[in-house]
Amino acid sequence: MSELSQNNEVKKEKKKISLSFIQPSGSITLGNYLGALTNWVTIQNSGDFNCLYAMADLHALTVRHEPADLRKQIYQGLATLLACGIDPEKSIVFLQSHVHQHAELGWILDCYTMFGELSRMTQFKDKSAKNADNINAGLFTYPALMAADILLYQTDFVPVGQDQKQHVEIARDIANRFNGIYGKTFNLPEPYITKSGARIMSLADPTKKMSKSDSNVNAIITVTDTDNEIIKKFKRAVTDSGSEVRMGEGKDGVNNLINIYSAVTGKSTEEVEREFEGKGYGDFKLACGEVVADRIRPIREKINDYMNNRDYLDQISAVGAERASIFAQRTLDKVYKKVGLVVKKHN
Ligand code: AQP
Repeated sequence: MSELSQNNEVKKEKKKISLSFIQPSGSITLGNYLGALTNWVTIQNSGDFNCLYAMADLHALTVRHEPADLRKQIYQGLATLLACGIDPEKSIVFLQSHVHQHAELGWILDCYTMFGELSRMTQFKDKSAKNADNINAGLFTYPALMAADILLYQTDFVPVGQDQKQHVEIARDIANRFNGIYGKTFNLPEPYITKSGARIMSLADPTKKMSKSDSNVNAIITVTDTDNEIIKKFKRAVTDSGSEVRMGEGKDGVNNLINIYSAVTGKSTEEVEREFEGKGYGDFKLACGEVVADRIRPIREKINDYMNNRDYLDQISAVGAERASIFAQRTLDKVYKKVGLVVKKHN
């Protein structure tokens, strides 16, 4: 990288830093899109932050994947970020595995993370219950790697759904512990929980969140689903024995559909209830399917275009990794010095 572009990176550094990662553990869902990606694009376009967006491909290794499927999901995830509006001219977009400092700081932070605090992580409990035959060390220690992801960039804000708040909190705890021993080394990150579309639930079991790794394809809408698939899945969505399109207790399925319809159309819950007054669940489910299909269609088409141009995706992620590693190396050198390792001379 030229001296001029290094100086530009340093100038841009003055703004607050916002960082978001997404795992390539399956096709990105409507939950990821409404709960995370739309907010990431808004944050990027506000111009108030230096934004970093990455595919957390090292984290995906905690669960066993077919290598060819994983590689495809990584490319598809990258294509999805771009298709949804993440702009590599405005943000740093990269693959976690291409910035080697993540794994290096991850190991160091493993040594400053306690067994007890890792045991309390709800995601570890959930994922080890789901993968009882593969409860590997990576699944247990991944919060230390995630802390490294965040702390390497001296991140100020991590926009996350409510479900991910615990991870930002443990990153803060690890940073605080390290800073307490060696003096201020890491900035303390704040979780940035956004309100709208906060939690999208499974269409098959609306008491569970919609997750890309769900083995039931009818439970999730993905950004690569066709119009027909989307409409069919909404028609099959689990509701209750009632018929009124109204929010209410014990109506998890309808509540979820109202939330989705409201997030996609920008209408308030009350407006949605008024629009469907006197109509049944059948009409409402069809309308949900149609608005979601209209929203997903242009994204799916762009993803297909990017997937047919992997050289471009390779180029974007290589430039992003090079930019990210300038910041990452600066923090890693500082950490090496603090803990007593020898800092490698850089040319
Ligand atoms: N159902 C959801 N509703 C709203 N937001 C969601 N997010 C995930 N599911 C929902 C948000 O998406 C961002 C990226 O998620 P991630 O891939 O890093 O991890 P995750 O939360 O574990 O996502 P999944 O889809 O549930 O993946 P798997 O199945 O692999 O565990 C996060 O900001 C998250 O809050």
